[in-house]
Amino acid sequence: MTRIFSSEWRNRKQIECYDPFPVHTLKRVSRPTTAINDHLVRRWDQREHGFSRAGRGDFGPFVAKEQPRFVQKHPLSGSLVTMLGKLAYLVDEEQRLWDGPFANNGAIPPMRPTAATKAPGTDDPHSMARHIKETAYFLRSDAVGICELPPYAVYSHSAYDGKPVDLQHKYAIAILIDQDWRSAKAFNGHDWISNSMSFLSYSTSGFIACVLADYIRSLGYSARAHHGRNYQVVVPPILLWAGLGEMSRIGDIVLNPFLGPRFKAAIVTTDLPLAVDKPIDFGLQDFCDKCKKCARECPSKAISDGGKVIHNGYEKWPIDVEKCSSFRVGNQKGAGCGTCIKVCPWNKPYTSFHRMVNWTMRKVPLARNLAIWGDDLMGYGKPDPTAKWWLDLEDVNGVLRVPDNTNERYR
Ligand code: B12
Ligand code: SF4
Ligand code: SF4
Repeated sequence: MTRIFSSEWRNRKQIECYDPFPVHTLKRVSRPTTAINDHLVRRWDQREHGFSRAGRGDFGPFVAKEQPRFVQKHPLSGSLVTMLGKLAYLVDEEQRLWDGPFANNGAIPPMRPTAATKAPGTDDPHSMARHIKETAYFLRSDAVGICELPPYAVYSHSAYDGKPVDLQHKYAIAILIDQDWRSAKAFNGHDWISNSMSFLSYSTSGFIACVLADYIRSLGYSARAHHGRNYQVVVPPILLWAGLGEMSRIGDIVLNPFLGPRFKAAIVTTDLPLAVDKPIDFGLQDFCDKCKKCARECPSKAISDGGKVIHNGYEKWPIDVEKCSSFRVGNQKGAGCGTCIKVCPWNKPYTSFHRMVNWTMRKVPLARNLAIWGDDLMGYGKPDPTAKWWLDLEDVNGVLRVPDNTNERYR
């Protein structure tokens, strides 16, 4: 859907606007709409995030037991995560070899080092920002933004080897990949396709990030890819500063005005001088304040319907990490969960009608209550079985079988 719109838009605006979405119509602001005390935000230890904690048993033995199979248990998400695993050590020229599941064992040829000489014509930050974005779109990104890398977005310690993270790059390029509108329309949020949607975006954005980082190194500048199997950064604050969205009630995630919450992201950090984007304000803080649909529909009740809190030096809607992690990892009647993505009124296709509603939601505060009410009335957020294309299958001890149960919602 994005691609169709992309060529349509390019033809209409000639090449002057190269982004697939009309990002030039967004209101740009000097700081994100989330209050941030830059001096108080501390770097996070990657070993303390929800999946690390689930794996080491903080959320009980059942969740810990399910952690290694929760993506692999459906054959399609299993294929996607296997491919992403191959990209795990292709993120930089060092091609780190960790112990454990992502170790290379010499099977994959080395990445190219940073070229000793800078390529001609690569020293103007404005033309290079445009070039890098166009390159990312050529590689099939759905949205791209650039910011200076906030120091607090860099993990203090790595979950892979426990070592302190030292990442000195000045810039971050964020690459978004849609989790797929058609699947988002068909699924109920926590049936058997959710992890495949996540890992479609993880593996595609990871591939693009690895290619882009390698390309930037060949131009003579240091660069590193960060993706779903090898991060040194926390992604959402980068998306925020790169003008790709605002923090949402869902809690931990940034919502894009054109893709809604229906995407995953990969990052390239680099020393290549780049002109940066500014944060955006499309009225989401007001919208989420009123809407609360994700909180109502979350199957684990992890999302708050209350007000924002101060967390680690910035303001956000809180989430219950244990409930969400345990539900996604331990889901026995499906594979993962993305119900909050599914039900959000910003999760829409980019048709003329939805473009018009989208414009109204962004520009006319008084129309927001109507949009929220209308979203329920029109039945958005319900699964559409006629669009279902995947097979409900579960790998049990190496044998694929039809699952005993599937989460039923709105059926
Ligand atoms: C672990 C993890 C989870 C865990 C646990 C999160 C946790 N807090 O521990 C759980 C299971 C909850 C989870 C769920 C989901 N996740 Co998740 N998750 C991650 C992961 C791998 C690590 C995040 C982390 O280290 N958190 C630990 C600390 C840092 O958490 P925190 O202090 O509460 O900070 C959170 C936010 O406040 C924000 N943040 C961090 N620092 C700062 C600083 C400032 C100033 C601000 C404003 C915000 C901010 O980012 C953190 C995200 O967890 C990231 C990938 C990444 N490297 O960022 C994806 C990621 C955040 N998840 C993502 C998504 C989409 C989801 C889901 C929607 C699942 C799905 N089906 O796609 C749900 C949504 C849950 C929710 N209600 O928000 C996307 C979000 C993209 C976006 N739109 O912003 C990411 C970036 C993955 C990706 N590569 O795209 N996730
Ligand atoms: S991913 Fe599922 S369990 Fe987690 S917050 Fe979203 S709806 Fe709730
Ligand atoms: S469902 Fe509503 S409250 Fe939740 S993130 Fe989307 S707009 Fe905000």
